[in-house]
Amino acid sequence: MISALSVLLLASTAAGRDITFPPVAGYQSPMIQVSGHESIDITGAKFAGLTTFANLPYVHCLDQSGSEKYDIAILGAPFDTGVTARPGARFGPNGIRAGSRRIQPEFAYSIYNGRNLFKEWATIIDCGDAPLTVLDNTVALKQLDLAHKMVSSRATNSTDYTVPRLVTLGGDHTTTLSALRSTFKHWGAVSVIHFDSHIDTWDPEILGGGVSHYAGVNHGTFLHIAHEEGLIRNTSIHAGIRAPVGNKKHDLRNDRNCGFEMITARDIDRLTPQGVIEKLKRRVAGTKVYISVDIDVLDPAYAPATGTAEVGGWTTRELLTILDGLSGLEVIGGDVVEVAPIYDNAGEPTTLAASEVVMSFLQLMVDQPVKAGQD
Ligand SMILES: [Mn+2]
Repeated sequence: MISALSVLLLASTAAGRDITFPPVAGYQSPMIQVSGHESIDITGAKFAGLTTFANLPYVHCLDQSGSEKYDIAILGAPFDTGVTARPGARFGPNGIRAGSRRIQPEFAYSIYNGRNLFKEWATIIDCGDAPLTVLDNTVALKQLDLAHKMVSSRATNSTDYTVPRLVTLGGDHTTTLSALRSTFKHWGAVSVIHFDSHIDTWDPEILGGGVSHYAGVNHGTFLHIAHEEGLIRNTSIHAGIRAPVGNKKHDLRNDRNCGFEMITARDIDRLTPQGVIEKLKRRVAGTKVYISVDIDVLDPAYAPATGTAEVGGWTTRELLTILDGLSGLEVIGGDVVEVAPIYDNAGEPTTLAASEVVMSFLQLMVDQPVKAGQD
């Protein structure tokens, strides 16, 4: 019985259908010759292979012996244990990369400016993620500090612009502190343009510090700490603010002391996006700039996948118009944070929006190279 079955199976295999498709006119074989060997050409593959940002090459930037040079690097910071509401931003880096899968560097001419940022002067690569423990915030931030240091210590392709610039994929907003520590070493104190619905300058003694000292380092206090550490200039500015503060007098005075002016979410109705651009540019004029985008600056209708959503925010189009309008500023780094893909809807609006924010950062950085050194 068994052997009869085997024979039957063998017979059915042998009789497998042999399908022959007719030849297709103009079909080009994907086979190419690489160093005398046959290879399948993966240039321009969008949905094949492991996911990097915009299908850019992956470089192991955390290995100091590596020889690859780059001018702009993408680095993921999968950390979300500094949040005060919904966690999940540790999955942000991969979510943002997934949102960028349709972007092909060979096929990326902007309909707005007619340029392809990938085909200009800069080598842009994806470093993958910094390995961060999920069990100890203090250790995780030290790990992230180190990763930033390693990534920004590599050589660039330029003799004029010798320090690679980083775009960090968050991660909760605490991760910006590591980025600012890293940029300080190369560029000194910078103006921060901070897109967010919350001010994030809360005094650590008030937000978290009452629990334990290290609990005071979180996604609502990192800008206060950055100010204390001397990393940011008093020419910084928030954009899109609408969340309430706990103590009107103390919180807002403290915010100004940390170096910030404020554009509220509703200011855009009066100023228009162009007016917002002009106000931001005036505030940071003549200084080096770090741009941090908390995706909760967008209305939850456009970006539901975030930890502390606030209604009444900007549209994705408004945010992208404003970011692109900042062209010409000396942008030395940027991040998009608080993307927690688990809360996205089936259309993935949040991760798609976040990936476009990164594209805007890259264009700003390509538009304006920046020399290392303090002002
Ligand atoms: Mn924030």
